[in-house]
Amino acid sequence: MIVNQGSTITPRVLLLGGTSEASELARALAAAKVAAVFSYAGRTAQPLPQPLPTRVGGFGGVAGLCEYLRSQRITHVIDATHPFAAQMSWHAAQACAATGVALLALQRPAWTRQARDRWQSVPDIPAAVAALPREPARIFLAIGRQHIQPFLEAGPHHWWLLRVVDAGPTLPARQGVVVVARGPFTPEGDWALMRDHGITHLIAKNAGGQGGYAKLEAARRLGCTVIMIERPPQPDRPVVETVAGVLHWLGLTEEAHAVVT
Ligand code: 3Y8
Ligand code: NAP
Repeated sequence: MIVNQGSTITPRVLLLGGTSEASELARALAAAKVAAVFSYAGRTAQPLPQPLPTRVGGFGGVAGLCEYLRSQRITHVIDATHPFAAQMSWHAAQACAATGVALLALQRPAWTRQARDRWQSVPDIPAAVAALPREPARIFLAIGRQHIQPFLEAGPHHWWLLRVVDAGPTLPARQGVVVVARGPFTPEGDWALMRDHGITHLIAKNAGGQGGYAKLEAARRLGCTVIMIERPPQPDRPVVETVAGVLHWLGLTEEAHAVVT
């Protein structure tokens, strides 16, 4: 139970998902029998099933999200979306401010450059395109399918390794290959993939977390240059980095913490 303004309320949680932390939190909320709905954007054909009632698809902007919060009597929103899902985070902050629903973000810390890492940090996708090497290179583009085109158009003289979650994008054989795979990935697997394709450069988003870090470890081992796209601006709201932090914020018992530790 949660005590709020002198009254006790039973939480009804909207969990904005799409990351490994969101899935970990879903397991903890289900184990603690908290009333919660898991929400996917519907970006992939067959998202991982969740142990909570799940909705898929946009809300219809801020107004649609406000309507959802009211009609579903949501008391707490946990924004566990990916750090690059900035529009969703801004909409959640605006809708919670408008409706008075409590909001907390669950977000892993950004990756930091380690010794021997050859990173070139850029602020956004256009800057990453502008940072492409002049000389022909063999480039691993691992940022999903939404932003592939500007890179291919700017670098027709490069050879591309593309990794996407669902089949769809194609490349002429002389221009590169498309790998269809869903993370989390392993350092050995990404090292073998990048070695076998003679990769010289990697383009990545500073997503943080374990699921996408394997390619950075592989890049370090192979001496690849990394064009690292830093995170977009996020709204000002309370943020925790662990599932235990969310359970504490929800005032859940120690037993619930035990589920995730
Ligand atoms: C639809 C849900 C879980 C969540 C797993 C994490 C780890 C594996 C690594 C690479 C980088 C990338 C991408 C990535 C990773 C986790 C996590 C993560 C990166 C799924 C998922 C959805 C999505 C959407 C997808 C984006 C794309 C980004 C692929 C499910 C599998 C590149 C981000 O083809 C497309 O249109 C892909 C779109 C948004 C990035 C983008 O900006 O385009 N994620 N990924 C979610 C929804 O509909 O709400 O299908 O099961 C989730 C995961 N992807 O529960 O274990 O926690 O980050 N996802 C990046 O980090 O750069 C892959 O290849 O090395
Ligand atoms: P985005 O650009 O921030 O959001 C675009 C629109 O997609 C939102 O305005 C909203 O539509 C809808 N949306 C996004 N996340 C949603 C969710 N969890 N539930 C319901 N609707 C959602 O988002 P994105 O970058 O395309 O990411 C989409 C999803 O993939 C997110 O859940 C994110 O966590 C996951 N993901 C993204 C990345 C990445 O690199 N971007 C990586 C891993 C996972 P309406 O305006 O109609 O409400």
